[in-house]
Amino acid sequence: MALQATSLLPSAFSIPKEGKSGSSSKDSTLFGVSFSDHLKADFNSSGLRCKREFNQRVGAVRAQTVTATPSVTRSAPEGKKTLRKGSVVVTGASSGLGLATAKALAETGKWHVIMACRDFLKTERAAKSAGIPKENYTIMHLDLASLDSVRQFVDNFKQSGRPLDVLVCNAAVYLPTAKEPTFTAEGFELSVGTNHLGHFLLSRLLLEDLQKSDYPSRRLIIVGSITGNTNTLAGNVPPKANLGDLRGLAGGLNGLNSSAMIDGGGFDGAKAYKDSKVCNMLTMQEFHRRFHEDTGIVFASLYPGCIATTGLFREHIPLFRLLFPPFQKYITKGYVSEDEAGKRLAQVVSDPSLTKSGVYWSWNKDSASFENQLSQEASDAEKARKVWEVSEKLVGLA
Ligand code: LMG
Ligand code: NDP
Ligand code: PMR
Repeated sequence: MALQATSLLPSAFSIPKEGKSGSSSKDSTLFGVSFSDHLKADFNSSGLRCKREFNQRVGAVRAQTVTATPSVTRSAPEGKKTLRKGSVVVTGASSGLGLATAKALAETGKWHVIMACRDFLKTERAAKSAGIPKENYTIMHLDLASLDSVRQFVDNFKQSGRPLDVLVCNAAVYLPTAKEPTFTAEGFELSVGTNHLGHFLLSRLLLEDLQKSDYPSRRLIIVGSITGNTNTLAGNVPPKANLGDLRGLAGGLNGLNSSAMIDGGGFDGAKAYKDSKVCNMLTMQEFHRRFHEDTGIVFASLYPGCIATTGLFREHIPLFRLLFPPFQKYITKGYVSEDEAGKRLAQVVSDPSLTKSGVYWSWNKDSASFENQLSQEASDAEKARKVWEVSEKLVGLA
């Protein structure tokens, strides 16, 4: 039986109920809070709606310029309509969750996966050893720690003539043992710069392509995490995520004339990662508010489970890497294998039933998906708008 998360806690450490809920009727026993007794989040509430930027939807049918890409449907011999292969970009597909997702999607034969990675050779080897069918993937270079590289990737992708049906923002770095901040090419603290700002620019620039796609369900997925949500036990392990008033972000996270941390505080690598995940989850919701109704694109985030064996923990001390997997497997029961997590994310990409936009998906112990609730900060519409506006300036979109 899964250990109740609350039983791990002294009472002074209990988790306040906060935030807006999803509409799940299922509860997780691991997260230390009951999800079903919260009010349903109303993302469509007019009070939350932001000014729309895209009033005109680009025509539903995309003019195909490349012969290699068949149109959305074609007649099968017996006259039944079959869907063309979906085209999905997955960032950070060279290892862990991204690789497992690429594999799960490519194996169905229904998807062509563009593995958007910073290390071409590593990705090629990973794809081969995972047995991903050759005809179902393409590797394209993307270094999210450089905005020039993001722009170059977008140009290359557009030139390839492939449609974009789903974009998965999955890549991340986690630097829990760093004493001093390190920086992206533009001088942003590396974790927020890569995990949030790189993906923010990438998804803004590729939104147009998602809009143009004639695929029936177009989706933008940004991977979130439980550790950014302070309405959970995991999110209360110090240091806790907190974006504060965004003064550090507004100052450019450069550690010179501004702090390297979003909230303006002293550098803490673990907190910077958790803050970046809050930005990821806020960005997804802001996309939803700004673009879902007009474009029909589905925006989603998720917590895939604790995949304790991935490369994410490569910078952690060896003792942590040794104890973390058994701790998650036998104590919290939050552990999930890379394969299983890959199937979960693949579901968010392609499952015809997961078409609700603005949702943060999680899975219960029977591996059934449910709409989870985000913490108060991770569902704060005003903060989402501010993060969006400040980020726009930092990446040169405003
Ligand atoms: C910060 O530390 C770091 O400072 C920062 O650099 C970054 O890494 C960040 O979030 C990442 O963490 C936070 C610190 C304080 O976290 C810890 O988790 C330290 C571990 C404390 C436990 C030490 C026990 C060591 C003995 C191991 C023996 C157990 C074997 C387990 C595996 C067996 C499998 C069969 O965090 C806190 O303040 C914690 C507050 C929460 C209190 C909850 C207490 C419940 C403890 C019950 C579980 C104990 C198992 C520990 C396993 C540790 C693996 C992570
Ligand atoms: P991995 O370290 O295995 O994968 C991270 C991927 O991101 C790698 O492919 C890595 O490339 C890539 N990456 C890192 N920096 C850059 C960059 N500058 N440009 C391009 N790609 C980059 O970790 P996970 O699979 O665990 O993480 C995947 C996602 O899952 C992350 O968003 C993480 O926050 C999330 N997540 C993970 C959980 C877990 O328990 N592991 C739990 C909850 C969420 P390279 O191979 O070249 O290093
Ligand atoms: Mg956590 C139910 C409890 C639960 C879950 C699901 C996670 C997930 N963690 C839980 C509990 C605890 N963790 C407890 C009680 C502790 C104190 C012993 C604890 C500690 C801990 C550390 C030190 N946990 C961690 C770390 C990390 O360095 C990881 C991290 O915070 O990365 C930012 C981590 C994680 N715990 C998780 C998950 C999913 C992580 C990986 C973080 C992520 O990908 O977002």
